[in-house]
Amino acid sequence: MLYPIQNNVRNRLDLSGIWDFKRDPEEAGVEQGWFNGLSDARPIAVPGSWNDQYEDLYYYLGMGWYARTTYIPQSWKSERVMLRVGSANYWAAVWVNGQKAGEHEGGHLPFAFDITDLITFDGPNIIAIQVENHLKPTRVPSGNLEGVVLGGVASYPRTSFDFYPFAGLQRPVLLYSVPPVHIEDITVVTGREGANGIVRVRATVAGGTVESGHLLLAGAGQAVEAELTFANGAAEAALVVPSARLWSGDDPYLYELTVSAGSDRYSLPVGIRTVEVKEGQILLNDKPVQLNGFGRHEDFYASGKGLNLPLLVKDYGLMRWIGANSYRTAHYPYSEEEMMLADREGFLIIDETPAVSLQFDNAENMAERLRMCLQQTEELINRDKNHPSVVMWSVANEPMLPDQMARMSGEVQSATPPESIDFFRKLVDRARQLDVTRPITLVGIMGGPSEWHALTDVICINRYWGWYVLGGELAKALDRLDKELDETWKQHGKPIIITEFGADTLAGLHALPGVMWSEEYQTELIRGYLDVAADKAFVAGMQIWNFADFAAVQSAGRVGGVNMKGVFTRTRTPKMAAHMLREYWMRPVTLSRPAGSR
Ligand code: BDP
Repeated sequence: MLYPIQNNVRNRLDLSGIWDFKRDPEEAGVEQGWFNGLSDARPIAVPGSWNDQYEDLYYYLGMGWYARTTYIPQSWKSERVMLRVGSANYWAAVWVNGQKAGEHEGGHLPFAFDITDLITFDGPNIIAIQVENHLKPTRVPSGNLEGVVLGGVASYPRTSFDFYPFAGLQRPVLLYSVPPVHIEDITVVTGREGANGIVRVRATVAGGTVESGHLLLAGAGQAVEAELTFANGAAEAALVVPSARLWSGDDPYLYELTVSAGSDRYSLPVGIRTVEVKEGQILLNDKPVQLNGFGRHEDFYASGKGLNLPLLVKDYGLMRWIGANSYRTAHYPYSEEEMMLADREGFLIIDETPAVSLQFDNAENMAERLRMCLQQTEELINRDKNHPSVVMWSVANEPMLPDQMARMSGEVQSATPPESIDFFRKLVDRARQLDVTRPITLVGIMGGPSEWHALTDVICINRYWGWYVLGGELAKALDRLDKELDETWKQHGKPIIITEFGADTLAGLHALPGVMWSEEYQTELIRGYLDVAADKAFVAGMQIWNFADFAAVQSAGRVGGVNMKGVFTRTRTPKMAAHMLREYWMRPVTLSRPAGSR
């Protein structure tokens, strides 16, 4: 799915701004014709979650209506006009001038409708968007599950996952125009032959037929071209780039590819690089690389999970300051604006679907979740396949079996239900079908079945020795970690990334000796994990949970409804651990310093 761009043939109109908003708890809006505009509405910012913009909306997760009017430029008259929503949590329906353009299910991923036949060029157009975010057992991620208690303590709202279920139009709403016969999709796959870069391009067109097209790849002082010949709406060609300047974390060089077909033209940045898993290592351009950094969240005061560009730039600056080269988009796809920045800034990303805390309760619910997981995996790969920064797909985070609590403490190891293995085989297979160029992973919880990991290319594990298990007993915790890492390597022979480890920490709380929740304890725990992993060549990355404190649901374990495992506070002030990490990751290269870290 191409990101809408402005050039000399395509147009884009950003509808970000203040919209009208109204709650619809009775879900009577359609019957009452709210698609024609909202009476007694209040102003609300788009993009932005609705929850933290008004006190009475914080816990509201039901139906909400957004509306605004817009003119559409006369100059778009001979074009197809599309309306695109960057993300709406969780379900949305779009109405244009009182008529339904379409609906979409699932948060964090974009969707677009052709609204050419619904618009007028002679006056204002009414755009109304319904969004609804009920927590339901069959959704991905799920909520209000019978018998499931997050972390073993009562929580509200009743999510099955540990972050606030922010709702609304969280990313920009765009209008854009394309020529009637237009480029529908572009897939770029890069490779290398000796010093040359190989850029394979596949383009598809929609709305009619074109016979030929053209590719131009410009950058590093050269331009390479190729002709495209279309058959059945698709064309492919390979460009050879002599002595290519490769994309990497240290030199995130981007070429510009322009695809022309008929009267349409689309340009996108291309990073030439290869990713591979070989002999227990992750190789970027044939060199072993370590993915060091964080699990993060899209989260901030007032904007919730809404796109917040200044925060994005600031967070990237802080990640560079601390010496991180990588992060995981825990636990859902992040904004497209963020992915583009990662390409430019050279961060290595594990790109995750919204399949967080999947439960294996009953066949009916699982079938419904599998349908959503497959849809979200497809939508994510379609959206992000051309980003050089994406080095791996994660199809799930911490799926849980019913006896998870007992498994976590090592008391019980029941047999792994075959249907759960089948579930992940289907997901991993689908991801592999859609992208043969990137490794696939699944992020496992403590005590999670090893059969699930056996399906993937890289073992990603979250570990809370020293926090949820052996809390306060750091020496024992590190010993367990040490042994477990060796056993896991022996069992699977695949590179291992610890994708989560950390400790909740109240900024400003100090103690000697370090106790849980103090800055000293967090610092010692993180440092201890890094030291244990440093001697193990098969550890391909260490990602701390979390980059910054973030909004969670209310529970006895979340002070003020905030998960405090950040090494920065929610307002981005560094805790003690941040300074330790900066020293660790930025220190001059020594033998024990993980290769590839900055
Ligand atoms: C892990 C989850 C993550 C939580 C974290 C925690 O993957 O979403 O926020 O634990 O408890 O289990 O802090």
